[in-house]
Amino acid sequence: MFEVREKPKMVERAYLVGVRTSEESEEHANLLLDELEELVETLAIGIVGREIVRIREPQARFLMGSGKAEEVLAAAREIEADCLVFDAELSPAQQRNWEALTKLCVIDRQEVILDIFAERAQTKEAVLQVDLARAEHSLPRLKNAWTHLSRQRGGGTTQRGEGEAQIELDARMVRQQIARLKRELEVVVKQRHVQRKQRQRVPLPTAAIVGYTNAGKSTLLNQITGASVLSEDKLFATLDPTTRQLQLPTGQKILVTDTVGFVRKLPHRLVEAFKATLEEAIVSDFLIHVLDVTSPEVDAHRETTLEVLKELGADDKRIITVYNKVDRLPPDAIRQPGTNGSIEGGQLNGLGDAGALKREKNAVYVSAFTGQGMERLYAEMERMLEKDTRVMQLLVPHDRYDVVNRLHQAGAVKQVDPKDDGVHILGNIPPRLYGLVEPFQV
Ligand SMILES: Nc1nc2c(ncn2[C@@H]2O[C@H](COP(=O)(O)OP(=O)(O)OP(=O)(O)O)[C@@H](O)[C@H]2O)c(=O)[nH]1
Ligand SMILES: [Mg+2]
Repeated sequence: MFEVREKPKMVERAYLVGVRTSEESEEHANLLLDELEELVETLAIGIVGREIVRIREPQARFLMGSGKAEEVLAAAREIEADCLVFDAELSPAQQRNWEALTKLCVIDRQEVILDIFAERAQTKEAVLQVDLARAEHSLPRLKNAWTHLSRQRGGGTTQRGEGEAQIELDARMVRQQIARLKRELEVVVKQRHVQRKQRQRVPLPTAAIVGYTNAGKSTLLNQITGASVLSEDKLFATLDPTTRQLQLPTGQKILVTDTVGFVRKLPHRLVEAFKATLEEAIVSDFLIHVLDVTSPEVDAHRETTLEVLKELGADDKRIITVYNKVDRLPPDAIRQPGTNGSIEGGQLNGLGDAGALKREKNAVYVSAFTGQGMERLYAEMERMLEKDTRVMQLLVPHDRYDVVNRLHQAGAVKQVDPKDDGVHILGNIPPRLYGLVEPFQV
């Protein structure tokens, strides 16, 4: 791909800058910066320092006042940082101003996330989606690249003119690239639709695993379906959805899809670009929302995921909330599990105040690692499916074995009794099969 923003590949010493307004607590800002550290480390960039700047209100030029900006610069110079990474979103102009002030590489969380996605993208679809998001991100920032360029050439009026012309050329190239990527994506999305249609010839119910990055979504899919999806202690290990079949204890079969993780301040463009991939979640019958119970930020993680789901138009889905990694809790954190594995006594102890969790009624507490709590999860999944399914008595004639087979494949048969007049079936019929079985109801 044609790179517009020449992000120096040799960036090695990043200085992280958090910006907080008076409403935000110091602690919250710190936790966000911890997360930014993880994100930056994911890109194998070293971190030499960090600070949180408190502002009264956002300023147009540097986000903070110029006095504060000078202080940040001084601190970054002092430790010989070669890149400033902001946790807050910088407008293209602010980014430009910072670059001009510091003569350093200046990026924000959004760009870090875009870069991680670019590194992780494997399949054609993922690559196209990330390229599209990056191209759109770079378009209003072409001037920054030029600033960079002109600095190398020593600046000057004549070159300035050249620079402007170059930006125009670049902009045209990027716009063409965006158009091409969109066309290519359309083709891939069509293929995906065809694939899904084929899958739905055997109409199984579907569930999608969603949640914050590193919550354990892939580990859970592997645990319940015996899949071998890469699960790693790494942010955004998964970009592409994987679908596997699972047979619940009742015999009901269901397709479960693992999806890309979410993170705070996920670039809006990336969500847009990944809509096709996330469609698996949007069209599923229900969602399994995985949360890392050991994270002090678990509430914020939940909010983030719910927000992104809303952005995707999937916020009306029914959700099973799954608190994962209970094996990492101190033994007394879970007070005497109830018969159904739920947490009794109101709160999880031993996690400090930030980690104390109110007991949630329909939540499931599991370890995707050890398999603890899976029965409860399966029971919840069955309950989800039962809500949709209707028990029906059917009589299918012998020459309609295709119908009987489809019911079997869908795991919708509770009892079957072949007689002279046809096959008598007691079925647990999901909505999508109502039409199929309607003529055979007795
Ligand atoms: N102790 C413990 N670790 C877990 C559990 N589930 C997942 N992990 C670990 O958490 C890390 C992240 O797990 P993944 O399954 O890759 O998480 P994910 O939600 O798929 O993450 P992304 O694909 O990056 O969004 C891995 O190191 C897992 O081994 C669990 O139940 N207990
Ligand atoms: Mg994953």
